[in-house]
Amino acid sequence: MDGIRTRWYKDAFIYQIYPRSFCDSNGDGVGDIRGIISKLDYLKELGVNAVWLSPCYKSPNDDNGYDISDYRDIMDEFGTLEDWKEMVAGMHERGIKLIMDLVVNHTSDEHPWFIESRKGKDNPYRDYYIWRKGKGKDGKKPPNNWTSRFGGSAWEYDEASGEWYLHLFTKKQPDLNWDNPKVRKEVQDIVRYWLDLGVDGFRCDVITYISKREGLPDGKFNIGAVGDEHFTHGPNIHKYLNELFTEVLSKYDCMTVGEAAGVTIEQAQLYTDESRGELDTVFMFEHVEVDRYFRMFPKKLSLPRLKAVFAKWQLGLRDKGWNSLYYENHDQPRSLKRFTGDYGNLRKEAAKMLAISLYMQQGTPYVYQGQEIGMTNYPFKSLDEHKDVVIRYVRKALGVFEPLLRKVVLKVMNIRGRDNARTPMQWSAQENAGFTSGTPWINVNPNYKEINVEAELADPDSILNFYKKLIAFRKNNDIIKYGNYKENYASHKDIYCYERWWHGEKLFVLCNFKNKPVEFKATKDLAYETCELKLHNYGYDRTAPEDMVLRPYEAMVFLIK
Ligand code: TEU
Ligand code: CA
Repeated sequence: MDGIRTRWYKDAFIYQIYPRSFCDSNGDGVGDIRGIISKLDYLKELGVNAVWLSPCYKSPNDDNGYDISDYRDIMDEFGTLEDWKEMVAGMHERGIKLIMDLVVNHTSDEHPWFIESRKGKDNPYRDYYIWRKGKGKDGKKPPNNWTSRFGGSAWEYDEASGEWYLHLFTKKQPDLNWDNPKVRKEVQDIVRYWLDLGVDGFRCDVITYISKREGLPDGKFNIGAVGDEHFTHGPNIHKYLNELFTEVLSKYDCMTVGEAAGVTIEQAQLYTDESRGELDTVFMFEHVEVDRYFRMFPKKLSLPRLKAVFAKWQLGLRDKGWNSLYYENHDQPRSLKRFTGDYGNLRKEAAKMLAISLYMQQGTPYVYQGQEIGMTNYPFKSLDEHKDVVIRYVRKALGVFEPLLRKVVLKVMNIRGRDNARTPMQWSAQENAGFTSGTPWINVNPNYKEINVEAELADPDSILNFYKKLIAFRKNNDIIKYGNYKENYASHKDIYCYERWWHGEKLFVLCNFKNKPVEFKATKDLAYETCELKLHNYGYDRTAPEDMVLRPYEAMVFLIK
């Protein structure tokens, strides 16, 4: 490789901001860039050294910014490019890098390219998107059976030209045609534009979908995801990523993380192998799918299955590739309850345990806004309270059956719904959790009086202060960064116990995932001279990983030499 690129992301702790719900500076009920600027000191004190910012580009907001109409400017509701520049400068002053969301599988249907493309078959932009003739005598049937990830056909008919365009998400998110070299050149220019403005990296939205199989063949039966095998890790994906890397990314000291639902270890190695020059890291999804049937319907969490996924990835990317560690993001429900079951009055203990269980692993850690104060799912009482565009698609799919199924759909969406993570950040016990002085675009979780930043800053024992300690502990910790991984008691239903070791030092991590006392038997082969308790969610009163009865959600980390 060219040697310019450093691997700074291996020492990063990344905080994800969903700008719409983070902090509103002007009282219009929508979070914005000046709101982020006002919280930069908060981020610095938390100790994170990078931010992944969900899309803040111009957008009609069909999918909250994941539908971009101008890649080079800021969404009106969020502020201006000048505000953005001030934000980046403020981040860099505080030693915080900025990773922008790169959404280039699709644009908005209001992007000038699509507006042109739609004008007719001869338009020079026609081939920027994926247009096809329909099936059937009159061409009124979609070109193939692929489904949108949000439900329904992935094709939309255009009366004027009598052709269909492909959209793997909403019909306002037409897929770009990456087989067109002009499209790839446009993407390179966009990426270069932001890197030149000082951006430090990109989270690449659904990047594994960009290359579609020639001929767009019908997909096999697959609940909720027909066509997957023809566009996930498609035929030219590695070529296109390598081209973007060679032409642009390799020339900057930046990092990339590709969103890669369904990725296997073998594919992840290909994407992230440094000698190939594609992506730096990927987000795998396996651990957030262990409690789902068909990646969709809620299923009881099995701890052994979750641990098996962690072990597989920790070992699988050990020497080749690099893991991304996350429990939450803007598409996932909150991790509390999901991974801990009913925590009763032990929210703090449960949240700290989850942090220990994940962040002692090897990889780049991500924390999603609100996770650091233990925010919880929202108690939605009706489908109308869900703002997510996904709900619109779900309701459409239900059609006349909606009244019949409403209760069960609400139940599923309350467990799974993306809006669980999108309620406003809870800053204080003031009205609207201190998020806005106006009317928030989405309801604030009613528990904000109890769960908020201000209260947690004041409580030395809070989840927030625990995160600070954990983040500081991870920093420059070579055992966490380089150490080997070994799991103990893999089939244990309640306990997650793993070791990391490096150059004669070891971290011993012990977590009780259940809201009940659980007996722990010391591992036999553990020899040591000194043993220090480094992190603990109950009073720091343990001396060694010996036989003991773990308290509900008790978790600890020992440094053993
Ligand atoms: O998500 C891609 C994706 O696969 C999601 O559909 C995910 O499976 C789903 O949200 C889980 O419920 C990315 C973005 O993160 C998401 O916010 C966007 O809606 C989507 O791409 C389209 O850009
Ligand atoms: Ca605002």
